[in-house]
Amino acid sequence: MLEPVQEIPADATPSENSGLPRVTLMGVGKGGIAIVSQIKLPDVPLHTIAADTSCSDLDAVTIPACTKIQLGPKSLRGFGAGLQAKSGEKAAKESEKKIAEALAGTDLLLLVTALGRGTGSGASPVIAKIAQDAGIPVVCFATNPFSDEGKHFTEQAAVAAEKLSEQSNAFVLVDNEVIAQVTDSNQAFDAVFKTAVYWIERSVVVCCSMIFSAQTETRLDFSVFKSIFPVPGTRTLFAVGSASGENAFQDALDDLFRCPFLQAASAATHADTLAIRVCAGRAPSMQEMETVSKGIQERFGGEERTISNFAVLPGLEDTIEVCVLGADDVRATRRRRERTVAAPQKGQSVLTSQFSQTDDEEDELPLIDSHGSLFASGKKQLYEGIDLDTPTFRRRRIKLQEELDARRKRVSRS
Ligand SMILES: Nc1nc2c(ncn2[C@@H]2O[C@H](COP(=O)(O)OP(=O)(O)OP(=O)(O)O)[C@@H](O)[C@H]2O)c(=O)[nH]1
Ligand SMILES: [Mg+2]
Repeated sequence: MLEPVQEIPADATPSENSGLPRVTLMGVGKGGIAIVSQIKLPDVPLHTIAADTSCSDLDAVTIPACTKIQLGPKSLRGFGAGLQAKSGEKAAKESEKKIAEALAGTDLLLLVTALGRGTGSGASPVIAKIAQDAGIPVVCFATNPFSDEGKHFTEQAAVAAEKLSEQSNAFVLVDNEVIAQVTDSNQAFDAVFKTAVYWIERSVVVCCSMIFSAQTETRLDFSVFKSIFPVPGTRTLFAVGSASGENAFQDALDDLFRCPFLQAASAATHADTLAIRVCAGRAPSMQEMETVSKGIQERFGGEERTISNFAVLPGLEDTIEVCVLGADDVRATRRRRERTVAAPQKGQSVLTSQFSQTDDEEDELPLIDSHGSLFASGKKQLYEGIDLDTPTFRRRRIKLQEELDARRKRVSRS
Protein backbone atom coordinates (compact mmCIF):
# COMPACT_ATOMS: atom_id res chain seq x y z
CA MET A 1 0.00 0.00 0.00
CA LEU A 2 1.26 3.47 -0.89
CA GLU A 3 1.92 5.98 1.87
CA PRO A 4 -0.31 9.02 1.43
CA VAL A 5 1.93 11.97 0.54
CA GLN A 6 1.68 15.09 2.66
CA GLU A 7 1.88 18.50 1.08
CA ILE A 8 0.21 20.81 3.48
CA PRO A 9 1.88 24.14 4.17
CA ALA A 10 3.00 24.80 7.71
CA ASP A 11 1.65 28.35 7.55
CA ALA A 12 -1.89 27.30 6.60
CA THR A 13 -3.49 28.64 9.73
CA PRO A 14 -7.22 29.15 9.52
CA SER A 15 -8.24 32.54 10.82
CA GLU A 16 -11.06 35.02 10.30
CA ASN A 17 -9.92 36.16 6.82
CA SER A 18 -7.37 33.58 5.77
CA GLY A 19 -9.78 31.93 3.35
CA LEU A 20 -9.05 28.68 5.12
CA PRO A 21 -11.77 26.87 7.04
CA ARG A 22 -11.42 25.46 10.52
CA VAL A 23 -11.59 21.71 10.10
CA THR A 24 -12.23 19.31 12.98
CA LEU A 25 -11.29 15.64 12.78
CA MET A 26 -13.30 13.73 15.35
CA GLY A 27 -13.10 10.08 16.34
CA VAL A 28 -16.08 8.54 18.13
CA GLY A 29 -15.88 5.29 20.12
CA LYS A 30 -12.78 3.17 20.52
CA GLY A 31 -12.50 2.14 16.87
CA GLY A 32 -13.20 5.65 15.54
CA ILE A 33 -10.55 7.15 17.80
CA ALA A 34 -8.11 4.36 16.86
CA ILE A 35 -8.52 5.28 13.18
CA VAL A 36 -8.09 9.01 13.83
CA SER A 37 -4.97 8.40 15.90
CA GLN A 38 -3.40 6.54 12.98
CA ILE A 39 -4.04 9.29 10.43
CA LYS A 40 -0.74 11.04 9.81
CA LEU A 41 -1.31 14.69 8.99
CA PRO A 42 1.58 16.42 10.75
CA ASP A 43 1.29 19.91 9.30
CA VAL A 44 -2.43 20.17 8.80
CA PRO A 45 -4.13 22.73 11.00
CA LEU A 46 -6.81 20.35 12.19
CA HIS A 47 -8.56 20.41 15.51
CA THR A 48 -8.82 16.85 16.80
CA ILE A 49 -11.52 15.55 19.12
CA ALA A 50 -11.80 12.10 20.69
CA ALA A 51 -15.22 11.23 22.15
CA ASP A 52 -15.97 8.03 24.04
CA THR A 53 -18.11 6.71 26.85
CA SER A 54 -15.24 4.68 28.28
CA CYS A 55 -12.82 6.55 30.54
CA SER A 56 -10.14 3.91 30.28
CA ASP A 57 -10.24 4.06 26.48
CA LEU A 58 -10.15 7.88 26.57
CA ASP A 59 -7.20 7.84 28.99
CA ALA A 60 -5.29 5.70 26.52
CA VAL A 61 -5.62 8.32 23.73
CA THR A 62 -2.25 9.91 23.00
CA ILE A 63 -3.13 12.16 20.04
CA PRO A 64 -1.31 15.48 20.60
CA ALA A 65 -3.45 18.57 21.31
CA CYS A 66 -6.61 16.50 21.24
CA THR A 67 -9.83 17.58 22.95
CA LYS A 68 -11.21 14.57 24.83
CA ILE A 69 -14.92 14.34 25.55
CA GLN A 70 -16.30 11.82 27.99
CA LEU A 71 -19.80 11.06 26.76
CA GLY A 72 -22.57 10.55 29.31
CA PRO A 73 -20.58 10.90 32.53
CA LYS A 74 -23.77 10.82 34.62
CA SER A 75 -25.57 7.95 32.90
CA LEU A 76 -22.58 5.73 32.16
CA ARG A 77 -19.98 6.87 34.73
CA GLY A 78 -17.12 6.20 32.32
CA PHE A 79 -17.83 2.47 32.10
CA GLY A 80 -18.60 2.43 28.34
CA ALA A 81 -21.87 1.93 26.49
CA GLY A 82 -21.96 -1.83 27.10
CA LEU A 83 -22.28 -2.59 23.38
CA GLN A 84 -25.75 -0.94 23.31
CA ALA A 85 -26.33 1.80 20.73
CA LYS A 86 -29.23 3.14 22.82
CA SER A 87 -26.80 3.81 25.69
CA GLY A 88 -24.32 5.50 23.34
CA GLU A 89 -27.12 7.66 21.97
CA LYS A 90 -28.32 8.63 25.45
CA ALA A 91 -24.76 9.44 26.51
CA ALA A 92 -24.20 11.75 23.53
CA LYS A 93 -27.50 13.52 24.21
CA GLU A 94 -26.47 14.01 27.84
CA SER A 95 -23.20 15.56 26.63
CA GLU A 96 -24.78 17.66 23.89
CA LYS A 97 -23.58 20.96 25.37
CA LYS A 98 -19.99 19.76 25.68
CA ILE A 99 -20.01 18.49 22.10
CA ALA A 100 -21.47 21.76 20.76
CA GLU A 101 -18.85 23.75 22.69
CA ALA A 102 -16.02 21.63 21.32
CA LEU A 103 -17.35 22.13 17.77
CA ALA A 104 -17.84 25.89 18.11
CA GLY A 105 -16.01 27.74 15.34
CA THR A 106 -15.66 24.61 13.18
CA ASP A 107 -16.38 25.05 9.46
CA LEU A 108 -16.18 21.37 8.49
CA LEU A 109 -16.44 18.24 10.58
CA LEU A 110 -14.65 15.08 9.46
CA LEU A 111 -16.32 12.46 11.63
CA VAL A 112 -14.77 9.00 11.92
CA THR A 113 -16.44 6.07 13.62
CA ALA A 114 -16.48 2.27 13.75
CA LEU A 115 -20.07 1.05 13.69
CA GLY A 116 -21.47 -2.03 15.40
CA ARG A 117 -21.15 -1.55 19.14
CA GLY A 118 -22.53 1.00 21.59
CA THR A 119 -20.66 4.27 21.38
CA GLY A 120 -19.83 4.52 17.68
CA SER A 121 -23.31 3.41 16.57
CA GLY A 122 -25.29 5.33 19.19
CA ALA A 123 -23.35 8.55 19.68
CA SER A 124 -22.12 9.33 16.13
CA PRO A 125 -25.55 10.13 14.62
CA VAL A 126 -26.31 12.41 17.58
CA ILE A 127 -22.98 14.19 17.10
CA ALA A 128 -23.59 14.59 13.36
CA LYS A 129 -26.98 16.12 14.14
CA ILE A 130 -25.49 18.54 16.68
CA ALA A 131 -23.04 19.66 13.99
CA GLN A 132 -25.83 20.04 11.40
CA ASP A 133 -27.91 22.05 13.85
CA ALA A 134 -24.93 24.38 14.27
CA GLY A 135 -24.66 24.72 10.47
CA ILE A 136 -21.47 22.68 10.24
CA PRO A 137 -21.25 20.38 7.19
CA VAL A 138 -20.32 16.81 8.08
CA VAL A 139 -18.22 14.37 6.07
CA CYS A 140 -18.47 11.03 7.84
CA PHE A 141 -16.30 7.94 7.40
CA ALA A 142 -17.56 4.80 9.09
CA THR A 143 -16.57 1.14 9.16
CA ASN A 144 -19.14 -1.64 9.15
CA PRO A 145 -18.66 -4.70 11.39
CA PHE A 146 -17.85 -8.17 10.07
CA SER A 147 -20.86 -10.43 9.63
CA ASP A 148 -19.35 -12.94 12.08
CA GLU A 149 -19.59 -10.36 14.87
CA GLY A 150 -23.28 -11.30 15.02
CA LYS A 151 -26.73 -9.96 14.22
CA HIS A 152 -26.88 -7.53 17.13
CA PHE A 153 -23.87 -5.59 15.82
CA THR A 154 -24.78 -5.73 12.14
CA GLU A 155 -28.28 -4.47 12.91
CA GLN A 156 -27.04 -1.68 15.17
CA ALA A 157 -24.57 -0.70 12.46
CA ALA A 158 -27.27 -0.66 9.77
CA VAL A 159 -29.55 1.60 11.82
CA ALA A 160 -26.63 3.91 12.66
CA ALA A 161 -25.51 4.05 9.01
CA GLU A 162 -29.01 5.08 7.95
CA LYS A 163 -29.12 7.85 10.56
CA LEU A 164 -25.61 9.01 9.78
CA SER A 165 -26.25 9.26 6.07
CA GLU A 166 -29.35 11.39 6.82
CA GLN A 167 -27.31 13.73 9.03
CA SER A 168 -24.13 13.90 6.95
CA ASN A 169 -23.38 15.90 3.82
CA ALA A 170 -21.16 13.02 2.75
CA PHE A 171 -21.32 9.55 4.21
CA VAL A 172 -18.62 7.07 3.25
CA LEU A 173 -18.89 3.50 4.46
CA VAL A 174 -15.95 1.12 4.58
CA ASP A 175 -17.35 -2.36 4.77
CA ASN A 176 -14.93 -4.59 6.71
CA GLU A 177 -16.55 -7.59 5.08
CA VAL A 178 -15.77 -6.26 1.58
CA ILE A 179 -12.17 -5.55 2.59
CA ALA A 180 -11.87 -9.00 4.19
CA GLN A 181 -12.80 -10.62 0.87
CA VAL A 182 -9.83 -9.06 -0.88
CA THR A 183 -7.40 -9.43 2.02
CA ASP A 184 -5.12 -12.47 2.13
CA SER A 185 -6.53 -14.62 4.96
CA ASN A 186 -2.99 -15.55 6.06
CA GLN A 187 -2.34 -11.98 7.08
CA ALA A 188 -2.49 -10.85 10.71
CA PHE A 189 -5.96 -10.70 12.28
CA ASP A 190 -6.09 -6.89 12.32
CA ALA A 191 -5.06 -6.57 8.63
CA VAL A 192 -8.62 -5.69 7.66
CA PHE A 193 -8.87 -2.93 10.21
CA LYS A 194 -5.49 -1.61 9.04
CA THR A 195 -6.76 -1.60 5.46
CA ALA A 196 -9.86 0.33 6.52
CA VAL A 197 -7.62 2.85 8.29
CA TYR A 198 -5.50 3.12 5.14
CA TRP A 199 -8.49 4.03 2.93
CA ILE A 200 -9.91 6.49 5.44
CA GLU A 201 -6.50 8.10 5.92
CA ARG A 202 -6.08 8.57 2.17
CA SER A 203 -9.54 10.13 1.96
CA VAL A 204 -8.91 12.54 4.81
CA VAL A 205 -5.55 13.49 3.26
CA VAL A 206 -7.19 14.17 -0.09
CA CYS A 207 -9.93 16.35 1.47
CA CYS A 208 -7.27 18.32 3.37
CA SER A 209 -5.12 18.60 0.26
CA MET A 210 -8.07 20.08 -1.66
CA ILE A 211 -8.69 22.64 1.06
CA PHE A 212 -5.21 23.43 2.38
CA SER A 213 -2.90 22.66 -0.55
CA ALA A 214 0.42 24.51 -0.43
CA GLN A 215 -0.13 25.36 -4.10
CA THR A 216 -2.80 27.94 -3.58
CA GLU A 217 -3.84 27.86 -7.26
CA THR A 218 -4.86 24.22 -6.89
CA ARG A 219 -6.82 24.76 -3.68
CA LEU A 220 -10.58 24.64 -3.93
CA ASP A 221 -12.34 27.57 -2.33
CA PHE A 222 -14.06 26.17 0.72
CA SER A 223 -17.42 27.33 -0.65
CA VAL A 224 -16.76 25.20 -3.74
CA PHE A 225 -15.74 22.20 -1.64
CA LYS A 226 -18.99 22.52 0.32
CA SER A 227 -21.01 22.78 -2.88
CA ILE A 228 -19.96 19.25 -3.85
CA PHE A 229 -22.10 17.92 -0.98
CA PRO A 230 -24.63 20.73 -0.55
CA VAL A 231 -27.33 18.91 1.32
CA PRO A 232 -27.34 16.17 3.98
CA GLY A 233 -29.03 12.89 3.13
CA THR A 234 -27.76 12.40 -0.41
CA ARG A 235 -25.90 9.30 -1.52
CA THR A 236 -22.17 9.91 -1.61
CA LEU A 237 -19.71 9.04 -4.33
CA PHE A 238 -16.19 8.94 -2.95
CA ALA A 239 -13.31 6.91 -4.31
CA VAL A 240 -9.55 7.07 -4.46
CA GLY A 241 -7.07 5.18 -6.62
CA SER A 242 -3.37 5.24 -7.33
CA ALA A 243 -0.78 3.65 -9.56
CA SER A 244 2.80 4.06 -10.74
CA GLY A 245 4.65 3.39 -13.98
CA GLU A 246 4.12 3.83 -17.66
CA ASN A 247 0.32 3.73 -17.72
CA ALA A 248 -0.08 5.33 -14.30
CA PHE A 249 -3.06 7.54 -15.24
CA GLN A 250 -5.14 4.72 -16.71
CA ASP A 251 -4.01 2.29 -13.98
CA ALA A 252 -4.84 4.79 -11.21
CA LEU A 253 -8.28 5.15 -12.75
CA ASP A 254 -8.77 1.37 -12.78
CA ASP A 255 -7.58 1.24 -9.16
CA LEU A 256 -10.14 3.92 -8.27
CA PHE A 257 -12.93 1.87 -9.85
CA ARG A 258 -11.96 -0.97 -7.47
CA CYS A 259 -12.00 1.27 -4.37
CA PRO A 260 -13.89 -0.57 -1.59
CA PHE A 261 -15.98 2.53 -0.78
CA LEU A 262 -17.80 1.99 -4.09
CA GLN A 263 -18.84 -1.50 -3.08
CA ALA A 264 -20.80 -0.43 -0.02
CA ALA A 265 -24.53 -0.74 -0.65
CA SER A 266 -25.03 2.87 0.50
CA ALA A 267 -22.55 4.33 -2.01
CA ALA A 268 -23.71 6.40 -4.96
CA THR A 269 -22.88 5.06 -8.37
CA HIS A 270 -23.72 8.32 -10.08
CA ALA A 271 -23.39 12.03 -9.28
CA ASP A 272 -24.57 15.13 -11.12
CA THR A 273 -21.69 17.12 -9.70
CA LEU A 274 -18.23 15.61 -9.63
CA ALA A 275 -14.99 16.88 -8.19
CA ILE A 276 -11.88 15.17 -9.51
CA ARG A 277 -8.52 15.63 -7.86
CA VAL A 278 -5.34 14.36 -9.49
CA CYS A 279 -2.04 14.40 -7.59
CA ALA A 280 1.14 13.67 -9.50
CA GLY A 281 4.88 14.10 -9.18
CA ARG A 282 4.84 16.39 -12.24
CA ALA A 283 2.22 18.52 -13.98
CA PRO A 284 -0.01 16.17 -16.00
CA SER A 285 -0.54 16.81 -19.70
CA MET A 286 -3.92 17.85 -21.10
CA GLN A 287 -4.28 14.37 -22.56
CA GLU A 288 -3.57 12.69 -19.21
CA MET A 289 -6.10 14.89 -17.41
CA GLU A 290 -8.61 14.12 -20.16
CA THR A 291 -8.05 10.38 -19.73
CA VAL A 292 -8.94 10.71 -16.07
CA SER A 293 -11.88 13.13 -16.50
CA LYS A 294 -13.43 11.18 -19.38
CA GLY A 295 -13.01 7.83 -17.63
CA ILE A 296 -14.63 9.17 -14.47
CA GLN A 297 -17.45 10.95 -16.29
CA GLU A 298 -18.26 7.87 -18.39
CA ARG A 299 -18.54 5.83 -15.22
CA PHE A 300 -20.14 8.29 -12.77
CA GLY A 301 -21.86 11.13 -14.65
CA GLY A 302 -20.98 14.67 -13.64
CA GLU A 303 -23.27 15.99 -16.42
CA GLU A 304 -24.15 19.11 -14.49
CA ARG A 305 -20.79 20.12 -13.12
CA THR A 306 -17.35 18.56 -13.20
CA ILE A 307 -14.62 20.31 -11.30
CA SER A 308 -11.20 18.90 -12.18
CA ASN A 309 -7.95 20.04 -10.69
CA PHE A 310 -4.51 18.73 -9.94
CA ALA A 311 -1.66 19.22 -7.51
CA VAL A 312 2.01 18.56 -8.20
CA LEU A 313 3.60 16.73 -5.28
CA PRO A 314 7.24 16.03 -6.16
CA GLY A 315 7.36 13.35 -3.41
CA LEU A 316 4.99 11.21 -5.50
CA GLU A 317 7.63 10.78 -8.24
CA ASP A 318 5.96 8.58 -10.89
CA THR A 319 2.91 7.75 -8.80
CA ILE A 320 -0.48 9.16 -9.69
CA GLU A 321 -3.28 9.55 -7.17
CA VAL A 322 -6.82 10.14 -8.34
CA CYS A 323 -9.83 10.98 -6.22
CA VAL A 324 -13.45 11.54 -7.15
CA LEU A 325 -16.14 13.07 -4.94
CA GLY A 326 -19.77 13.73 -5.62
CA ALA A 327 -23.34 13.55 -4.41
CA ASP A 328 -26.30 11.88 -6.05
CA ASP A 329 -29.91 13.01 -6.04
CA VAL A 330 -29.21 16.46 -4.63
CA ARG A 331 -32.44 17.92 -5.98
CA ALA A 332 -34.57 14.93 -5.00
CA THR A 333 -33.11 14.93 -1.49
CA ARG A 334 -33.77 18.62 -1.13
CA ARG A 335 -37.38 18.15 -2.25
CA ARG A 336 -37.81 15.19 0.09
CA ARG A 337 -36.49 17.19 3.04
CA GLU A 338 -38.73 20.10 2.18
CA ARG A 339 -41.75 17.81 1.96
CA THR A 340 -40.92 16.44 5.43
CA VAL A 341 -40.97 19.99 6.68
CA ALA A 342 -44.09 21.05 4.83
CA ALA A 343 -46.29 18.08 5.73
CA PRO A 344 -45.72 16.63 9.19
CA GLN A 345 -48.16 13.79 9.85
CA LYS A 346 -50.35 13.74 12.90
CA GLY A 347 -48.42 12.22 15.79
CA GLN A 348 -45.22 12.05 13.74
CA SER A 349 -42.16 13.45 15.46
CA VAL A 350 -40.58 16.24 13.45
CA LEU A 351 -36.83 16.78 13.57
CA THR A 352 -36.46 20.50 14.01
CA SER A 353 -32.91 20.32 12.66
CA GLN A 354 -34.22 19.52 9.20
CA PHE A 355 -35.59 23.03 8.89
CA SER A 356 -32.23 24.69 9.26
CA GLN A 357 -30.83 22.61 6.43
CA THR A 358 -32.82 24.35 3.73
CA ASP A 359 -30.89 27.59 4.10
CA ASP A 360 -29.92 30.20 1.55
CA GLU A 361 -26.60 28.57 0.87
CA GLU A 362 -28.29 25.48 -0.52
CA ASP A 363 -30.53 27.47 -2.80
CA GLU A 364 -27.61 29.38 -4.21
CA LEU A 365 -25.31 26.65 -5.37
CA PRO A 366 -22.37 28.08 -7.22
CA LEU A 367 -22.18 27.01 -10.85
CA ILE A 368 -18.74 25.83 -11.70
CA ASP A 369 -17.13 25.24 -15.04
CA SER A 370 -14.98 22.24 -15.80
CA HIS A 371 -11.82 24.11 -14.77
CA GLY A 372 -13.16 24.94 -11.37
CA SER A 373 -13.71 28.67 -11.84
CA LEU A 374 -16.75 30.23 -10.28
CA PHE A 375 -18.74 32.16 -12.84
CA ALA A 376 -22.06 32.60 -11.17
CA SER A 377 -23.60 32.06 -7.81
CA GLY A 378 -26.98 30.53 -8.39
CA LYS A 379 -29.13 30.62 -11.49
CA LYS A 380 -32.66 31.60 -10.52
CA GLN A 381 -35.62 30.25 -12.47
CA LEU A 382 -37.83 33.27 -12.43
CA TYR A 383 -41.52 33.16 -13.36
CA GLU A 384 -43.30 36.49 -13.14
CA GLY A 385 -40.55 37.63 -10.83
CA ILE A 386 -40.97 34.67 -8.50
CA ASP A 387 -38.02 32.34 -7.91
CA LEU A 388 -39.53 28.93 -8.50
CA ASP A 389 -36.63 27.14 -6.87
CA THR A 390 -37.35 28.81 -3.57
CA PRO A 391 -39.75 26.68 -1.58
CA THR A 392 -43.21 28.13 -1.03
CA PHE A 393 -42.81 28.30 2.74
CA ARG A 394 -39.75 30.48 2.21
CA ARG A 395 -41.35 32.72 -0.41
CA ARG A 396 -44.24 33.30 1.93
CA ARG A 397 -41.78 33.89 4.77
CA ILE A 398 -43.46 31.35 6.99
CA LYS A 399 -41.47 30.81 10.15
CA LEU A 400 -41.59 27.04 10.24
CA GLN A 401 -40.77 26.45 13.85
CA GLU A 402 -43.43 28.89 15.03
CA GLU A 403 -45.94 27.50 12.55
CA LEU A 404 -45.30 23.93 13.71
CA ASP A 405 -45.44 24.85 17.38
CA ALA A 406 -48.79 26.54 16.76
CA ARG A 407 -49.99 23.49 14.80
CA ARG A 408 -48.90 21.14 17.56
CA LYS A 409 -50.80 23.23 20.10
CA ARG A 410 -53.92 23.17 17.92
CA VAL A 411 -53.61 19.36 17.55
CA SER A 412 -53.11 18.77 21.27
CA ARG A 413 -56.14 20.98 22.09
CA SER A 414 -58.44 19.12 19.66
N1 LIG B 1 -10.74 -5.73 13.13
C1 LIG B 1 -10.86 -4.80 14.08
N2 LIG B 1 -12.06 -4.22 14.20
C2 LIG B 1 -12.22 -3.28 15.15
C3 LIG B 1 -11.15 -2.92 16.01
N3 LIG B 1 -11.61 -1.99 16.85
C4 LIG B 1 -12.89 -1.78 16.51
N4 LIG B 1 -13.26 -2.55 15.49
C5 LIG B 1 -14.59 -2.52 14.83
O1 LIG B 1 -15.31 -1.48 15.42
C6 LIG B 1 -16.58 -1.91 15.89
C7 LIG B 1 -16.92 -1.08 17.10
O2 LIG B 1 -16.06 -1.39 18.18
P1 LIG B 1 -15.58 -0.30 19.24
O3 LIG B 1 -15.14 0.91 18.50
O4 LIG B 1 -14.62 -0.95 20.16
O5 LIG B 1 -16.94 -0.01 20.02
P2 LIG B 1 -17.44 1.35 20.67
O6 LIG B 1 -18.01 2.22 19.61
O7 LIG B 1 -16.36 1.93 21.53
O8 LIG B 1 -18.68 0.88 21.54
P3 LIG B 1 -18.79 0.37 23.09
O9 LIG B 1 -17.42 -0.18 23.44
O10 LIG B 1 -19.87 -0.63 23.09
O11 LIG B 1 -19.12 1.54 23.88
C8 LIG B 1 -16.42 -3.38 16.11
O12 LIG B 1 -17.66 -4.02 15.98
C9 LIG B 1 -15.42 -3.76 15.03
O13 LIG B 1 -16.12 -4.02 13.83
C10 LIG B 1 -9.87 -3.57 15.84
O14 LIG B 1 -8.90 -3.31 16.52
N5 LIG B 1 -9.80 -4.50 14.87
MG1 LIG C 1 -15.88 1.22 23.51
